[in-house]
Amino acid sequence: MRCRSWRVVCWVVCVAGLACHAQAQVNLPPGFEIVEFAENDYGIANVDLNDCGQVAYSQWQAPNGHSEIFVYDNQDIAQITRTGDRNVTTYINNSGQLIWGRGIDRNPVTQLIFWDGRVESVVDENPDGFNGRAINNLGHVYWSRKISVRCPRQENLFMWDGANTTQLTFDLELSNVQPSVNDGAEIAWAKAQFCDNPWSAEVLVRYADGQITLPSPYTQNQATEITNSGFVTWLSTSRLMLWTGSESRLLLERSGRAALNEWLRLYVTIFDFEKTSWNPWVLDVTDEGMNMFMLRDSDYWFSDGSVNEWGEIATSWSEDPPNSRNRGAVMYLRRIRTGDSEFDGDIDLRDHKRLVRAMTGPVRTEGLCEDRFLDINHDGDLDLDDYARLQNAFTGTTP
Ligand SMILES: [Ca+2]
Ligand SMILES: [Ca+2]
Ligand SMILES: [Ca+2]
Ligand SMILES: [Ca+2]
Repeated sequence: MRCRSWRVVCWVVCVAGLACHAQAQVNLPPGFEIVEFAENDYGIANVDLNDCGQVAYSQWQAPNGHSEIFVYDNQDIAQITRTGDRNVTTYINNSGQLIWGRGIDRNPVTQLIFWDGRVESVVDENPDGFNGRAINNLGHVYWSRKISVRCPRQENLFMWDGANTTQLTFDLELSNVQPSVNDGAEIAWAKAQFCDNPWSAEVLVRYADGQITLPSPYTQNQATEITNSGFVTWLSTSRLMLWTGSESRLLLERSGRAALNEWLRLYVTIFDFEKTSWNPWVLDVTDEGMNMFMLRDSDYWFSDGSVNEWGEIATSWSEDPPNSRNRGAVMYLRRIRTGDSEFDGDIDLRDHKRLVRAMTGPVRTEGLCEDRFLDINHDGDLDLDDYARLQNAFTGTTP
């Protein structure tokens, strides 16, 4: 074991919980509802969600064909690319900036694209492609470049700050892959020896003043996600792990890759052995344990997803295993809109003032961001209809 001081807290309720899952009912977290959109015959891939409720995803345009990038914003869908290429694995930040990978025509991905909201630019181009990418709210892009794909493999991390590219890791015979980054430019990633059989990898976190290896009980560590406070989730030989800054916790014995927010809400998929499908789950980690919500119980295959700081979640499903390019859609777990703009449990003068200040009139408005919660009737504007609804629901400040 590479880390000598690792400590694993195994939560019996959750790890034994796999038996409980079979009896679990669909049960949404209170205050949330599900909407679906972009249902189509060829499938959705790689859904990402920002704090403004914008959902970026790629949508296949034909069986085994090309795919294009789309952004959903408060019921409206904008198509970002129309290139006829393979545009995949997109991420969106809170400014609406996007990154994704592009394979020209229908070929494997060789370009890393950044889109600033109006125009796109090619951040990196590599015939051997990439192994993971991330963007933070500063608009800084991080990615792993495949430098040698034969053994000894060499993959290193790079960063682009909008002007210059910097190389971050310099391993000659290791793979630094799947970076995730927060707004403090702290990075979590997997450092792997893919040429060993079996392969092995550890999770590293780089801070401004140094770097640590996260303690882990198993040898295949990957699929990291880091929050602004430095919480990290990852998979350790299919087990779901959480680093809270002082210890590594084992949350689940088996899951898909997780998304994580600052309040320790996770989105994961868990395999249903009876239906042979991946169901979507929300895990709320607390000091005492973990509250688990199953969002859907079906024979659909749910994918990796994304959770924002409002606790909302976006993911996608496919009627069949995702690679077969079958019917699919985006599923969005969103806040129920009551007029409570900041979810402190009341509809009071503060909420009232916020609506008055943010009024758009009866015109559909893009980029409402956090004011979207006051678009109570979901028609894309903040107008007198929303005002009347808020008035009717007014509670005053509760003690
Ligand atoms: Ca309120
Ligand atoms: Ca209040
Ligand atoms: Ca209206
Ligand atoms: Ca409205």
